[in-house]
Order: sequence, then structure tokens, then C-alpha cells
Amino acid sequence: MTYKFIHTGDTHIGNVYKDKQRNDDIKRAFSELIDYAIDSKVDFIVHSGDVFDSGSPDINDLLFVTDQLHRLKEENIKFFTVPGSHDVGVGEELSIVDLFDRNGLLINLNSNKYMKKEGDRIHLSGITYLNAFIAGVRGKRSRVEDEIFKVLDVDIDQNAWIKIFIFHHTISALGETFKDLDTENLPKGFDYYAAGHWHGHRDNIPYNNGIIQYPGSTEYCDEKEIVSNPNRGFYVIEYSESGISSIRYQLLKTREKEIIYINADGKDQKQLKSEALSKFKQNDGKLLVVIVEGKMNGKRTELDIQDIKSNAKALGYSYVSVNISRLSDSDSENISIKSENISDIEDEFLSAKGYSKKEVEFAHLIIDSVENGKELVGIKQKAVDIYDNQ
Ligand SMILES: [Mn+2]
Repeated sequence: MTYKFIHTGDTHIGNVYKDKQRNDDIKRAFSELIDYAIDSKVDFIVHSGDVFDSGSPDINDLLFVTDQLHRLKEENIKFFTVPGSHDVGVGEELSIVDLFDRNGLLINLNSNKYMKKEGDRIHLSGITYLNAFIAGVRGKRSRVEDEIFKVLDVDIDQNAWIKIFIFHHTISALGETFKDLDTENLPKGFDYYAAGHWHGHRDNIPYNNGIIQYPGSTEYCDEKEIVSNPNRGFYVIEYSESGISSIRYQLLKTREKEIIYINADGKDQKQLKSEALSKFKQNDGKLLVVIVEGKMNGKRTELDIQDIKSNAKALGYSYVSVNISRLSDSDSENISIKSENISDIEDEFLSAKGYSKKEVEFAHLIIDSVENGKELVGIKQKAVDIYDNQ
């Protein structure tokens, strides 16, 4: 007997873009995945968090996900998940995923049913379904939640043919810069670690006696993802009594993309604009990223990005981004940075810009709040504290 499941994650149904067309693309990717699940008769789906882009989605997005999960339910295809960092509202304990769990449209493996506090430890159980044991821990809303992994005892069903662990973190094995969890803190004893949060697609990271897999987001969620990721998709895994027998990456349809690099050295805003415009072609909804880099003549602020964008849109591009983060002008001061991790780079950059130690500290506070979805309550008081004590 062989069973088959899909591993996906980071669907981000919601208002990822200001543009409805792109938000519809994100929905289309999800319904395409559901089509695949039904057509190829998979037994269940494992979703590693961020079904929604926000903890309080619009009614249309709620209805869309309800309809898609109903299609699965009619075919008796179960949907196992944990809340991702985006599925939980700021300061909320429960997640939008819990609503769907209570309505029987999915199973939230991070609900209280599976997670019990026992003294200082947390006892995690899971479900055995079609001889697969599945357990999971949700993504983080604050740094405190990393600590869960250090006090976790998992009650693994040793009789299951395969053991699946779902989590929503960027592990250190992907690199130290963006990590929010040390790989070694993951519980041991699983065959398949269904990872989410990192929107790139990374296969086959060995851990303990199993493998960690990041399917990536089902659609490009920002400019960076468009530029750095060749494709989007999800995993299809088959298993039998002797364990996992095959893993395949199934591609999802995405729009064609065009990435245009423009060297700005010695050119003024007029030349840069006409060079950009000369490279645009009439098309049927491609994604366009224009990267302007180098040192231009005149001021950066003179470059009319909105005008470049509307010219591109008029030719049919569905998404246009003009990136000037590597564009400098005669006013730009060159700051050379030696640090390697993000937080040190921020420190060094702000100090070089002439900000005081207290101001750098305050900037960190704000960056940290934004990154971790912490409430901005109390920020004002902290600002007063910092500046008064200066
Ligand atoms: Mn995500």
C-alpha cells in the first residue's frame, strides 16, 4: 500500500499587493494546488503555515479559502497545518486558522488539544493518519516562541510508517543572517520536516535521520522573490510501510518575468528614463523588475519612478517595481560596512550616518517591533526615556 501527500506552505491569501490582479494570482496558485490534489487523488495535504497574509483577512479571502477547503473535504482530503507568523494577529493568542479548525475544514496541530504544559516542559502530541504521524509547532509572533523548542517533548507514534513534523521558522542551516531558530533545536526522530516561513525553495537538508524541506511560497510575494526564485511549486511525497519512497517538486504556473538592469554611471534622469522605456515591450501581463544601479548625474530624487512605472503598465506589465537601492548620486556619501550580520550592519550604518548610541538603540526597537509584529504600544514612552536620559 502506498499513500501520497502534498507539502506546501506560505500561500498568503490576502492583500500582499496593492494590486488586485496580483492578489488574484496568489489565489489562483492555491486553487491550482487544490485542483492538483483532487485530480491526482492525494491522501492529504500538509501546510507549513501562512495560509493567510493577515490574522484578520477580508471577508472575500475568508470565503475563498472556505470554498477551497470545502472542495478538499468533499474528496476526503485532510488539510493539516499550524498557524504561520502571518496567520496570527498582533497580540492574539488564537489564530484565524482556529476558526477553520473548529469548522472542521482543517486540523491545527498547534491547538491546545495537542500541546499540554507540564511544569516547565511542553508536551506535544499529534495525529496518526493513514500510518503517518503528524505533529507541529506554529510560527513565531515574538522571540519568546523560539523558547518552545527548548522545552518540547514530543510523543511520537513509533508504529507509524513515517513521522512528519510541521514548523514555520527560518533555521540556521539556511544561513545565520536570517535565522530565527537554530536547526539543532528542532525535535529529533522525524523522517520529514515540513518547513515554512522561508519563501525560497530548499530541498533535502539533512537533519538527524530525516530531511528538512522548504517548498517556498506558492506565488512570488515581493520583488525579491521575483528576482531570486526561478519557479514556484510544492512537494508531492509518496510513502509506504518502508518509509518515504519518492519526493517530487510539482511546478505551479506563474507569470513570465522580466528583470532589467540599468547602469546609471554618468547618466542623468532623462537618459535613465529613456533607456528604461526603450527596453519595455508590449506584453500580456508579465512581471517587471527594473534595477537601476551605479552613480547617476544629478539627484536620485529627480528620477520619476512613478512615470516609468505607468509607462510600463500601459504596455501590459501586470506588476512593475523600480529598484534604486543600489543607485547613488553626487550627494550620496559612501559608507563602507564591515559587519556581516543584519543587526550589526544596521548599527554600523546608523553610527556612520552620525546617529548617537541611544538613537541607534531606538531604531533597533522600532525595527524589532515591525519585524516581530510586536505592538508599538510603549514605544513613545521608550523614546522619551531614551532621549531624556541622553
Ligand atoms: Mn510566509
